[in-house]
Amino acid sequence: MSAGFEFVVVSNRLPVDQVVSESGGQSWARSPGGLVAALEPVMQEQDGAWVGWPGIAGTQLEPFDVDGMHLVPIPLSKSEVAEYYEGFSNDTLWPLYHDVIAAPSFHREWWETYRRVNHKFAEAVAEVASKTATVWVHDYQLQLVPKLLRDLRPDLTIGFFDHIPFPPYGLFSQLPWRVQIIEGLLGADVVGFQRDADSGNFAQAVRKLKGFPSKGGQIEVPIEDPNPGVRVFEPVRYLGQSRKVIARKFPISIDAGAYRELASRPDVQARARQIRGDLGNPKHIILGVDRLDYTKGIRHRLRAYGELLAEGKVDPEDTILVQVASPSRERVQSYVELRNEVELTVGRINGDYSAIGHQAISYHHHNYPREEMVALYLAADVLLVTALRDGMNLVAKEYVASRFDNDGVLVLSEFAGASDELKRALQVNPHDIDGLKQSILRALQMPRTERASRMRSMRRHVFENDVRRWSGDFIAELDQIRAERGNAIGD
Ligand code: GDG
Repeated sequence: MSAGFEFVVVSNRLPVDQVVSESGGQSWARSPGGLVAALEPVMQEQDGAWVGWPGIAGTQLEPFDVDGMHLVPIPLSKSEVAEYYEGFSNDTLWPLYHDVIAAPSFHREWWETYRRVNHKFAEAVAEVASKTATVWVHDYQLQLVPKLLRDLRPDLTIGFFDHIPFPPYGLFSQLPWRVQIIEGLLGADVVGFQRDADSGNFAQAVRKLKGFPSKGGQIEVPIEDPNPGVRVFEPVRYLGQSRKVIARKFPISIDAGAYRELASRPDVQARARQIRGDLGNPKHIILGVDRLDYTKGIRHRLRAYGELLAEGKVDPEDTILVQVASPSRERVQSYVELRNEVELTVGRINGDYSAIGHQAISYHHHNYPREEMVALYLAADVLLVTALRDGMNLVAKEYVASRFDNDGVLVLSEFAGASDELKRALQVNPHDIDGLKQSILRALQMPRTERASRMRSMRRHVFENDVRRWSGDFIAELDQIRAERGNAIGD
């Protein structure tokens, strides 16, 4: 073990993208995600390292630094990417953890690769973490890492944050490797979730599969006898001691100040006006921004919108739906099918209701720079978030943070984690198409004073609970556990 780093973040992807210049030179640029914004100050203060896959299959890279962050790349072969990432993570766990909206595929070879890749990550972290370091593991691709790491390095304090929902036991129990996943997560000292419902589902799975009770967000995990000797075929023996695991919600947020700043920039505001003009200065702009994913409820949204047009309740002469569907997981079959279906529906609606010079739906299968996203948020009178299941949904919070003018209406699915916090959004059940249609109409007709009062209260919440607060709370919980352990060991 080297002297190592005191704070190590572990995620499937490193927070950088490879940039190839016109002359063919290659370099790395920080990717703009919220997680980097949240963790960068901690990384710099605490001598931190980030362990993850650099995003290119089959490349072996030495550790390197970008913007003061030390990055440790984990190489993944093409078949590892296909089986661990596209397969087990995105075609088994993702649908299973999102209410089986699409059918999960269970393949033993994928599981084996998932296990192997999780080992690889754990070994790399064990190598770079200093004695009694703090390690923060992220997301469903790495659920085995906490236990593997604890076995390798019992001196570490380990946190895990689950960005996506944790499913109810009736669904989770379908997973042939459910016990291994629960054991993997229980290797952490703190397991964080987006909502109370998620930590409740996790606690129930722990109770059912391991028999460990939980109380007030705390689970007592008995310490196993590490040396079973001749008793290998007998049930596990415990040493009569236990370890505390905190399992509770830490709802993630955004860098709200950065969105307010962007939205206040004159060039971004000019761009918002230009977007409105280019769309033909409609009376109402309705916006949807999502990764093109079946969890986001894009089909339900289109169904509701199509019916409103068909019934003449929305006039395509004065209202437009702008849908940004950013490309996602294009090698997974269910995503290919979703794209076909969404684009067929958009084409049909536009065929039926667009006229020369104005479209019913302006559809964009692109990635935009953040400035453009904020200009769209400023231009939009209504933002539609109709997720069928979503850990949090940052787009909802970004819209709120951008609306410094206290205008705009957020229509928000109750199945997105954000609905626990943004109570003054128009909350909808996206499966209830009639209810969704009514909420869209209500949003379009809402008086200015009501819009302002709702937006003001949501803004207060988002600014008081931004991403710095989120990472600060999580790390404070880890620090406390580390201090308690220090006391216990260092007496
Ligand atoms: C997972 C969970 C949880 C989208 N298109 C463009 C673009 N985006 C940005 C948005 C937002 C992010 O991507 C999407 O975040 P979401 O939270 O909406 O959804 P997931 O990608 O599914 O994220 C989710 C999240 O993790 C965090 O824990 O909230 O529930 O599923 O920031 O703005 N950004 C730019 N161009 C685009 O075209 N620049």
